[in-house]
Amino acid sequence: MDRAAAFAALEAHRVEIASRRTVDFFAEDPQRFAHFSVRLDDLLYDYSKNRLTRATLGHLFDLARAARLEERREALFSGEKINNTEARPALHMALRNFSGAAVRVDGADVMPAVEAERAKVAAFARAVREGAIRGARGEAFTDVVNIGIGGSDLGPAMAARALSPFASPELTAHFVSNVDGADIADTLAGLDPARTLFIVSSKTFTTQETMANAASARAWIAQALGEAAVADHFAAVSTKLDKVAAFGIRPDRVFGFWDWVGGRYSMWSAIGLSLAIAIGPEHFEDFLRGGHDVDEHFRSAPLSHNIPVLMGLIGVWHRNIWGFAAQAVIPYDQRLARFPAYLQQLDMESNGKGVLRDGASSPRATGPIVFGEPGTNSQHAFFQLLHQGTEVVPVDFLIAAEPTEADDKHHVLLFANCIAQSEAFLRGRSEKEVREILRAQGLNSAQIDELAPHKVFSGDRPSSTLLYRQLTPRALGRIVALYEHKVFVQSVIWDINPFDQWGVELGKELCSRLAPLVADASADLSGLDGSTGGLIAARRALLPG
Ligand code: G6Q
Repeated sequence: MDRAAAFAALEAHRVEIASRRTVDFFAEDPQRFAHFSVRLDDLLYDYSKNRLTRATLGHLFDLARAARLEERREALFSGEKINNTEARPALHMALRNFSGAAVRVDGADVMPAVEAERAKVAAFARAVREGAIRGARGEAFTDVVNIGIGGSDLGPAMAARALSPFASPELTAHFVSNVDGADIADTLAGLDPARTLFIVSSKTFTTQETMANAASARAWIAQALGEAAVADHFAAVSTKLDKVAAFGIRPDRVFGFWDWVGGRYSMWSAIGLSLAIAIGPEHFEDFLRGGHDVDEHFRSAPLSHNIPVLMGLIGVWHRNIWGFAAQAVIPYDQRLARFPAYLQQLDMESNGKGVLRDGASSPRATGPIVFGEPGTNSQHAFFQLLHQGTEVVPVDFLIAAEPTEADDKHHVLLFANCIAQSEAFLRGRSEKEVREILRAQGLNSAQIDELAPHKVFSGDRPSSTLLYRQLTPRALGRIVALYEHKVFVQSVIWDINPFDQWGVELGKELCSRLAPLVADASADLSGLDGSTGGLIAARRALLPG
């Protein structure tokens, strides 16, 4: 069976089950929760609240086989150059490999270099935390500012917030990314230069935003402490060591990684240095081990018990067969507040592609629009649309069984809210139920007729839940790696390359062309389109003088 036939079989199957409701599936199979959930140690993936049956899964596994998912997974892990447009492997799994097995790129084992860099990151993190490495005036560092953007920012920033209970109380990690000068100005406002360490994180060490912020940070240190202090207050993480040297960062403060690590997959590398300093090298290693747990699971579990495979295939079922265009991710975990933003990049930059690996146009929809905010806040904001809007948006709920350094009473309410929402999405509320409720409240029939349609919930809005024991470094590593592999699974089904990002390049290119025209008030705008030239001219008119 080829992909097209597998998709056609799924379409036909949808028609067959379209009149059935997920609540009926629960009624028919009292063991549905057990049958449609998978555990990985103390992590549980419950997908029973999606409108699917065993037959659906059978068709989805046929599709996975038609796309040669298992073969492609092996190609990923064995270091084939699956990032075909950049002729590179995608081996971020090597960064969290603790199996003792070699990982080869072009025949050479990369593990010795990975382990050496990991040890260097740990030693530096430890020295900063213990005050063995100090600023130019001999003071211990109290603040670490990571300067980076996209893949060199979102992962560590998300994780530092998620794991704040594990962080040293003596050190605060800050993240500056936007070229908007307000970002660095607001960050530096409360900081003492003598106690601040900057980490310039950039794979290419050419990214405009990061270079502009690094230059401002450098000037801030030089002005406060003198030019000679710069070397003591900067470290860098990059694959381009020559460019780092030119910036003036001491060679022993430079941490490397490799071109087979994509930016949005790089938080496991030295790009995680700010996180390692914040939470300590032991916790950082636990985070890596969480990622490794999932690599082993993804590589070896049969398709039917493989969490990233199930997550990916259910996403395809929703995206392509039901036509749901978006995916919400709702952590009921305030410390995962930046997780949706992190996931937006991981998913949308990876699978937001319109062409297949061979360059032909994709015959079907690819990556969904990913968005989210923590619960319960999001319940009081956009959940209205999720419950009663005209778009059906599948939801991933994330929640811990127990809180990390938070009040248990709050957590009971948090948990109850989370499952109340997924229950409401599943069951909805029929017109008959609404009418009974309104009658019991004493409304007359005219009032009931008027109100009832507004209070009906269709239900059958799909959701899955990831339940983990506690938001520890290891649990976070597992959650992140689950989503990484889910995105990979979908890319295989859609036959696209998830490891390039040409869409990001065009904006960078055009900005370099426009910046001089914005800077120079007398520059000729005649070659530009009316709106672009018009906006530059309007800005000129609004500026003082
Ligand atoms: C990620 C993307 C992109 C990248 C940033 C920063 O996969 O490639 O988000 O991480 O543009 O790039 P540098 O690390 O090279 O500064």
